[in-house]
Amino acid sequence: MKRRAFITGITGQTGSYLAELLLAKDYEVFGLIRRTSGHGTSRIDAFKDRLYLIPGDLTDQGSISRALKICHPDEIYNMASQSHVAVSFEAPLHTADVTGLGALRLFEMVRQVCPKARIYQASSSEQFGNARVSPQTEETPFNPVSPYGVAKTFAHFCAKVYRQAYHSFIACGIAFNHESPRRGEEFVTRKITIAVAEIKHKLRQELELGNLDSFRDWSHAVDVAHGAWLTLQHETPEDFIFASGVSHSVREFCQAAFEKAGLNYDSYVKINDALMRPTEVSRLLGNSAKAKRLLGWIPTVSFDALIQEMVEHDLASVEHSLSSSVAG
Ligand code: G4F
Repeated sequence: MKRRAFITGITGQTGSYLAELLLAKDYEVFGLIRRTSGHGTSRIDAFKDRLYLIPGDLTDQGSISRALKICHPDEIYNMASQSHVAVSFEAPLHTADVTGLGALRLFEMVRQVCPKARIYQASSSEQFGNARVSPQTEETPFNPVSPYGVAKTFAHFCAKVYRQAYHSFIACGIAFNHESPRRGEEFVTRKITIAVAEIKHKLRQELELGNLDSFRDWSHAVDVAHGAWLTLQHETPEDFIFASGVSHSVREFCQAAFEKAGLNYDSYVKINDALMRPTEVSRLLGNSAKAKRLLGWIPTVSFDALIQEMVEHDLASVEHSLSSSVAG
């Protein structure tokens, strides 16, 4: 019998890569899908006819329970959240509801409906906040500085409590920033690569950004999706860090992305103070030694190759829309 996976956040960046990976491994893949799912289904359109999509929402306990009863999953991947850190300052209660309580609702419904199912909880390096230890490991204390970081930390600790109290199989992957051409346009890397493509084609003259001097540990979302699957194949539910092990500033990302298109970022980037956050995580760097040792996980895409792929994708998509508008 085919294994069954249930993914929340299946229309998102990492959820969509995970769905493809699981289809390739011959799983039956179910996804919880909001009627108003932010980016529509564009990321899964190419293989949507092979998925079972069930309407529902992490804020609606009944819909979670209904979905679990329909699909009887062996593995559950909780990839859904209000994941934008800056938005979490504007909508802290909504963020807590979806990202924090939403995870708890899922854990509790799984306990009641299908207690043997294994759960992957997408935890975040944002939980470390301004960590006093570098690089961060699974043992580094959390010190979140955003409503999003607090909500993810709540979910992470709920996972631990359910493991201890009910022997639920809930494993947490603490993923550092992960990007790709499927990254939402509101996150800094994609905002930059889209701007590079539009500036290159003279569709705009500048790019407004906030803090260029924060450091992030960036890897490819495909690698993080693979890490999520490996996490649930491990015999015991544990926490694992997924990170590249290299940290770069937003400025370095910008510089490299503009250079890929033969441009100098300094001539186009303007700082807009309104894009600065009330509190900022200034430096993140992850140590994935445990995931490498126990899961055999290795990040496969370098910082440079990631930027190259994103810039090439966005240049091609601008060129495509320019040529279709000329043809039309
Ligand atoms: O791309 P970002 O919005 O990602 P951030 O805040 O690090 O969060 C992402 O990674 C987390 C993992 O640690 C995830 F949990 C979370 O869901 C999300 O995927 O911002 C990266 C950095 C920040 O320091 C931000 O202040 O870029 C800086 N930045 C500068 N200008 C900007 C901008 N960020 C955005 N989104 N937009 C700007 O214009």
